[in-house]
Amino acid sequence: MAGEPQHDCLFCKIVAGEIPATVVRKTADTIAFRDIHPQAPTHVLVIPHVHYPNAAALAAAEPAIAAELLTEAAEVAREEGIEDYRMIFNTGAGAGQTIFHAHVHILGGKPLREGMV
Ligand code: DGP
Repeated sequence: MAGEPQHDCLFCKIVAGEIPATVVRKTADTIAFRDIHPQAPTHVLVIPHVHYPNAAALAAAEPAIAAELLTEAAEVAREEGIEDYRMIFNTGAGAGQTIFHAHVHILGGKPLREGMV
């Protein structure tokens, strides 16, 4: 069923506590943890507990939780003490998505170069 945990999904396993992660924030619907391969001094992922393959699918099915990814991302940035940061939603393998469970990257803590790619 849509939104149900997937047994082969790494992020579902982090939600379930089956794989350890450095969790920085948690709500009833979301969890924020440090990326295992940080690309900046602050590199945190915010994911929903429910499983959808990307943020667009999450927004279509659960718009309130999709919005919460953004408010949680802002809270992470505030707690990390970063004013300027980048949020990235990779969508599709061709865009670099490797984990097909909706997530937003929050990157900051250093000057980020201009441009999108
Ligand atoms: P994406 O390329 O947008 O699908 O980003 C997936 C991110 O997930 C990538 O930056 C690395 C991170 N990642 C992969 N495996 C793990 C893991 O086991 N733990 C943590 N904390 N992050 C992971």
